[in-house]
Amino acid sequence: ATNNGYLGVTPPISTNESNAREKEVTVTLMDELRRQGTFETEEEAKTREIVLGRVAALVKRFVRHVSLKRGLSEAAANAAGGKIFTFGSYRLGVHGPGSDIDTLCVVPKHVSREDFFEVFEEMLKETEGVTEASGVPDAYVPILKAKISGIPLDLLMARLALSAIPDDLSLQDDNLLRNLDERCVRSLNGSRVTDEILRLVPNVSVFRDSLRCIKLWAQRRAIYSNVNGFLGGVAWAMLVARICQLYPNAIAGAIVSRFFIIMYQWSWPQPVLLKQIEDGPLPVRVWNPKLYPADRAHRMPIITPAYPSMCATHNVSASTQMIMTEEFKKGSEIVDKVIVGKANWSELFAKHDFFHKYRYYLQVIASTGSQELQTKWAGTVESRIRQLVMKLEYVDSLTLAHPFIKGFEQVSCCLSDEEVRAVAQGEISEVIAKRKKEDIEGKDGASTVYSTTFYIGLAIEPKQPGAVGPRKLDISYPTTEFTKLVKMWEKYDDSTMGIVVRHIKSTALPDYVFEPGERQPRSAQKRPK
Ligand code: 3AT
Ligand code: MN
Ligand code: MN
Repeated sequence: ATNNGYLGVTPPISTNESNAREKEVTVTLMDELRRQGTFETEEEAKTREIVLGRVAALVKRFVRHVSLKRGLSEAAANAAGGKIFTFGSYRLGVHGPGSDIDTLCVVPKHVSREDFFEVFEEMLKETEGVTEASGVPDAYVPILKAKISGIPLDLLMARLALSAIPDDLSLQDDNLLRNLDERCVRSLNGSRVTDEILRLVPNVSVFRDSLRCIKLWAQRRAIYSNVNGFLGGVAWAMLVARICQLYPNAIAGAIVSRFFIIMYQWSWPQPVLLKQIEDGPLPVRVWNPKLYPADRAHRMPIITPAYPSMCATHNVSASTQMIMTEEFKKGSEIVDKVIVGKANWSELFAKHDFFHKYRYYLQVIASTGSQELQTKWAGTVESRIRQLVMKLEYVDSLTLAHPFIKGFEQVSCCLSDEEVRAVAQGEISEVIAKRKKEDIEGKDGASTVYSTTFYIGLAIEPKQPGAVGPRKLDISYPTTEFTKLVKMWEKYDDSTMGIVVRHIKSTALPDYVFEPGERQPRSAQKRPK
């Protein structure tokens, strides 16, 4: 605890222990989380430990190898060390089966980033159990993605201004950030934030169980996605951590129930802080709405606790805030019922109804002719969708623009330019949909189109009483501006990349957005009035 005797920026709301009923619902909550498959098997857990042991040993061998290459003595090379730190869901203890292990490799000053992406990557590829290893050294946060014994890993590297990295090194000291490359500072950030969150919660195991519940709920309700303007893993973790601080002796069932009501009633844009924002040794910006207008624009600020503190919810818009607020409310109603025995936890984890909710949807269709290019192009388009959402918010009579959290990918085998154009427009006929690779191989005009379709649900103001004629919804300005914006991407190429925005009625939604049996038969669907 801090010198105030409590963790957090205010005293707790209650220091009471949970009551008998809260203990009961915690037991049923944990049962439900197991039933929902959120835990990995013991075998998988062991594999993860073995994998991490291998990576830790490999990092040391790598540092030693590079040290010798740089002319260090045998003794100095042996002492140079090297250490791994995990972060992300694995470090927080809320990972599921199939989650990756986010791992930071910390090396001494004489080992360079190039060494990591050349020497280390090669050593990794030769390591037992490694089936994939591919680096993206020029990313904003340079990353090496690997798969070891079936476990995916995201490996980052940070080079500290130290001649050796001892086994007991902690990354807590802000002074470690002095004189570092910006990419190293960014790579260190994930780990420093996760560790700080764990230090700032009164009871780590209560925090884990509660966060596991909130993560599953947010995923099921389709509000778990930083890029689309909802919250990502770190932000959800900080919200749950704050509730844990406010009820330091409560157990998971109680934390979850307080979570919904407090988040529903939170007076945004009051920030969620786990500790007071501190200044530090770098010439970098720390979140400060008094100083920076951009920070003042954050609608639901949730601030990371490690220096330099940043807002983890920069992408939230009026629409996504409204959607999340509504979900907090629904969640609190369900939890209230669970507490009094009138509902089961499974209700909290019910699937979202995004594709049943709106009468009109926008389709944003990104297309190219190759899988590799498609991944990049679709990613670029996706990262700009929140800009479209924000522009739509200004359209008269549109009350809400609700982005869905994932795109739907399709591969279409086409036999003519006409078919290619149709697919790029989102018109995938049954004939094309059924066609296989073999059906077009070697044929004239054959080509494969990769497309990713993103959806935005549109809520329209109810018609004013007495108004005559159909309501006109003009979205041409935001959509035109949006296509212009995505085409400004530096790698955009008009001849190989397609972008189309169009609106459709709910009845025209394709089958692939539904699970088998989820959609009512067409004849039974309500006719749009
Ligand atoms: P999973 O269980 O892995 O799905 P997670 O919370 O571990 O959940 P990620 O592995 O995607 O999620 O991310 C872990 C951390 O890595 C979160 C954030 O600090 C960092 N991170 C993720 N994506 C990016 C990104 N595109 N750029 C920079 N940092 C990122
Ligand atoms: Mn992860
Ligand atoms: Mn990851």
